[in-house]
Amino acid sequence: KGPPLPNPALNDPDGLASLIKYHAKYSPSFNPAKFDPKQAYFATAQSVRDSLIHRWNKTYKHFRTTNAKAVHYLSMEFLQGRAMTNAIGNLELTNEYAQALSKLGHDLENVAEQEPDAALGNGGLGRLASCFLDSLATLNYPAWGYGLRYKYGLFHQEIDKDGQHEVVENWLEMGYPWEIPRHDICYPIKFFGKTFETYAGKKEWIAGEDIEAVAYDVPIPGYKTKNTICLRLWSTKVSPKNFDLEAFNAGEYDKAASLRNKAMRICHVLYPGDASTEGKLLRLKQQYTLCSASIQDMIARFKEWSGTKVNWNDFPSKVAIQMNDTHPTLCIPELMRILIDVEGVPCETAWDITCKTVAYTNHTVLPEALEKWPLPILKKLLPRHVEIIEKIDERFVKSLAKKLSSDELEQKVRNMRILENVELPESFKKEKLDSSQSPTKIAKTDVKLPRGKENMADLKAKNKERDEARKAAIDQGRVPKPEVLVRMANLSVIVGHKVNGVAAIHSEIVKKDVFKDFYQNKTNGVTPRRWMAYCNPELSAVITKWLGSQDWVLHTELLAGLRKHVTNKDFLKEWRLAKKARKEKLAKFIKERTGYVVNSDSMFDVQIKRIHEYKRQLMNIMGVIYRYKKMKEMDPKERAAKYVPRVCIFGGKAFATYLNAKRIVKLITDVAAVVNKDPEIGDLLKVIFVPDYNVSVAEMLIPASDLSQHISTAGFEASGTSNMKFVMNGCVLIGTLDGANVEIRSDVGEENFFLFGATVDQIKAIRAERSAGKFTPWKGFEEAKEFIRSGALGDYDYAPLLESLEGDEGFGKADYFLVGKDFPAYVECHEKVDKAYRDQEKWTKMSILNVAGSSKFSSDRTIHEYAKEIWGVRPSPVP
Ligand code: 26R
Repeated sequence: KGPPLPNPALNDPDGLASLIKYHAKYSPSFNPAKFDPKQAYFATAQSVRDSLIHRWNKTYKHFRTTNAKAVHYLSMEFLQGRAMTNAIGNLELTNEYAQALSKLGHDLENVAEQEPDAALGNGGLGRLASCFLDSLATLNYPAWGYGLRYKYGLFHQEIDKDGQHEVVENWLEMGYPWEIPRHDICYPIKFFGKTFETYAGKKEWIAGEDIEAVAYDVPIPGYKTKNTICLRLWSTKVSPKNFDLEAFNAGEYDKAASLRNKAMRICHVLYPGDASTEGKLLRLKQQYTLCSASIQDMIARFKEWSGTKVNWNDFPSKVAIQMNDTHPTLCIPELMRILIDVEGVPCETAWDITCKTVAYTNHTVLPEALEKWPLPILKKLLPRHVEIIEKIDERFVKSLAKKLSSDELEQKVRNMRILENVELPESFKKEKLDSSQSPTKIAKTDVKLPRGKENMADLKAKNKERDEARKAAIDQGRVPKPEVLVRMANLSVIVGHKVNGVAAIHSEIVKKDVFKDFYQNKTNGVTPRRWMAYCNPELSAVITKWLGSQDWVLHTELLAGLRKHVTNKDFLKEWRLAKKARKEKLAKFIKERTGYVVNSDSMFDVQIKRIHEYKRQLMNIMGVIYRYKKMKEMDPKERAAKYVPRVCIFGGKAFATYLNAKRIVKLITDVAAVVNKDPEIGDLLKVIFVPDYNVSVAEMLIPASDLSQHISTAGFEASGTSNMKFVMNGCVLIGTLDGANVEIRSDVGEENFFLFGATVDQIKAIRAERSAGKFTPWKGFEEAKEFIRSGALGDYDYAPLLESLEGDEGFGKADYFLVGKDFPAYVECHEKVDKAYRDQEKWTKMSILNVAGSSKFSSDRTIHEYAKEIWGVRPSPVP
C-alpha cells in the first residue's frame, strides 16, 4: 500500500492539520522524526502551495479560454518578502491554519517567522513590483510578472564597531517551497558573435556563446478571488552539450566547466558591480536574459493561443509589456529582432507592433541612476540589437529633422536621440531642408523640447562656440574622443506608447525637464493586504469593527467612514490600545535585535529606507544630536517640560560602495551608543538602528510607529511608498513637499501632516545664494556639526561626511542636498510634533484621520489606472 492521498476539507482545522502532517512525512525537507518550527514551516508551506497550484492552473486555463489581453510586468527587482502569512490570508484560511498548527503544538506566527525574506530587489522599485502583483491578482487582471531568480538576495547587513558589513544572503539554502521549477519552460539565450546578411536584406545572428534560461514559477494568490497569477523568474544554465567531456577526462576540470560557470554567474546577484568592462557585460547579460526569455515566452504563448493562423498585427491586442524603469529596455530590440529575423515580419510592421506593445515607467530623476551603456560593449554582446537600435535612432533623428526649424534643431536632436556623443548623420541636413516629405509612422516622436526663459540667441551663440571648441580639442587629440553611449531611457521613451512617472510632482518634474509630451502620471500605491490587514491585525480589527465590515481591504475608499467616529471616546481608546499592542511587540523586537530597552509609552519616531544623501538620514541624526545637546544644557524639570519621550528609530542598507551612506550608518550607531547609556537622559531620548532592514522588518516597524520621516530634498524622491504604508497604519508624517508626500498631505489634510523645508522651485535660487557666498548656516546646525567633530562620539573619522556639508561649490560638497538650509525649519517642526504628541487625544485623532485619508494609496487604484490608461486590459475573474 502506498501513502494515503491527502484530500481533506481545506476549511477545517483537523483536515489542515492532517495535510500538514502528511507533508511533514512525505515531502520532508528535514528528518521526519523531528517536527520543529522550521519543519512545521516547510510542511505548512507545502500544504498551502498545493492550494495555490490548484488555483493557478484554473486561472491560466480560464485566461486561455477567454484569450484576453494580458499585461507582462518586466522588472529586474521583486521584493516579495515572506509569502506564507500573505498566502494563507489571501486564501482566507488564517484562523483555520492557526488552529491546525496549534493542534500540532505550534504557533502560526512563530512558524511564519521561519521563512527567509525573498529579497530579489533593492528598495522602492522592487517592493512596488511586488505590491502590483498582489493587486493584479486581486483585481483579476490577466497578468504575468517576469524577473530573474538571483541565487543570492540583497545582502544581509551586519553592524559592528566599524559600521555596516555586507554578508551573503542565501535565501535558497533550505529550498524555496513557493517556487515550481519548470524544466519544461526553457529558452536559448545567445550572446556575442556576428551578424550576416543572408538574402534580400535578411539578417542572421550567429552567436559566440549560448546558454539557456529556465523558468521558476511563483504563484501569486489574489485576495477573495480564485485568481492566482504567476511570477516567472528566470534562472540560467548551460546546455549539457556545452560541457567539455574531453577536457574533463583529461583532468582539465576548470576548463570543462567554464561555460557552465559563465552561465551560472548571470543569476548570482542583483546589480553586480559595473565599474569594469566585465562587470558591464555581466549586467547587460542579466538584462538581456530577462528580456529575451520573457519575450520568447510571450511569443510562444501568442503563437500557441493563436492556433493555426497567427496574425502578428493582433499581438498588441493580446500582449502589453510594462518596463519597470529602463533595466528591461532591451526587450524593445529583442521583440523587433524576433519579429523581423525569426518570424519574417516586415520591418515597418515590427516597429508598429513594438511601439504599441511596450510602455515605460520612470522611477528616478537622479542622473546617476539613468542608464547609459557604452555602444562598443553593447555591440560586442548583442551585435544585431545594436543594428536595430541604430536604425531606431536614425529614424528618430530624421523625424525630428522634418519637424523642427533649423536653428533649434541640433541641440534638440542631441538631447533627445538614443545615441550620445555621435556626429549627426550625413543625410541629416538634407532631411532637415526637405520638409515636403510626408511624416513617417514615427511622427508620434515629434517631441517638443523644454524652452527656458533664457535669451535664445545668446544661448545658441554660446552653445555653438562651446561645441566648436570641443570639436577642435578632440580633432587635435588634446581631449579623448567621448565614448558613444546608448541612453536606455531615450530608447524607452521613443518607442514606448506611454511613459509615466510615479507621483504627481515627480511626473511634473520629468515632464518639464526630461521627456516633455510623452508623459503620464500614475501615482504609486501599496497593497492594503500585506501592509494593513496582515501586518497590523490589531488595528485592522478596530477598523473592521467600526466600519461594520472587512470590505475596506478591497475598497479602501470605505476608510473615509472612520472620520465620523473620530469624536467617539471608545473608538479613540480602542485605536490607542491597538497601536500600543504593536509598540510593545516592537519594543521586544528591538531588545532582541539590538539589546537596547525602550519604553513603549514613548513616541516611536521612525525613518526606514535605503540610506542615501538625498533622503537625508543625516539631517535626522543631526536633529537628534541637537536635541540631545539641548537636553544636556537644561535642568531635568525644564527638559521634561519641553521634550516628549522619544525613541528615534532608523533602518536601511547602504549600497556597498557608497561611502558617505556607510558613514551615516556609522554615525547613527555611534550616537545611539552615547545617548542610550546616558542616565541623565533616560527614556526622554533613545536612538535605535535596526540592522538588516527588509520587508519583514518593515512589517514589524510600520504598524508600531507614531511619527515617520519622509524628509528628502524637494525634487529628489520620485514617490516614496513607505510613506503610504505609514499613513495606512495611523502614523503621522513629518516631511517635505516631495514625491507622494504632496498628495498624501492633501488627502489626509494639511493639519494632519508636519510640513517643513524648501520647495522644488526654491532650490535653484538657494544653491545660487550659497555659491555667491551669501548663506550663513544657523548656529544650531554648526553646534551639531561641532559635536560630531569634537570626538564625543569616538574616534571614527567623520571629516569626509562633514565636508559634504561645507564649501560654496564643488562636487559632493556645498551641502548639495540642503541639509543646512532646511535644518532650522526641521528642528522647529519637531518641536511642534512634541507639543502635538502631548495631547494624546488630539494625536489619536490625527492618526485616525491619516488612515481615513489613505484610500488613494492602495495599489489597487494604481493598477486600475495602468490597466485602463496604459495596458488596455480588463478584469477576467475565474468563475
Ligand atoms: C543600478 C541602477 C541602474 C539602478 C538605479 C536605481 C537600479 C535601481 C534603482 C532603483 C530606483 C530606480 C528606485 O528604486 N526608485 C524608487 O522607486 C520607487 C517606486 O516608484 C519610488 O517610490 C522611489 O521614490 C524611488 O526612489
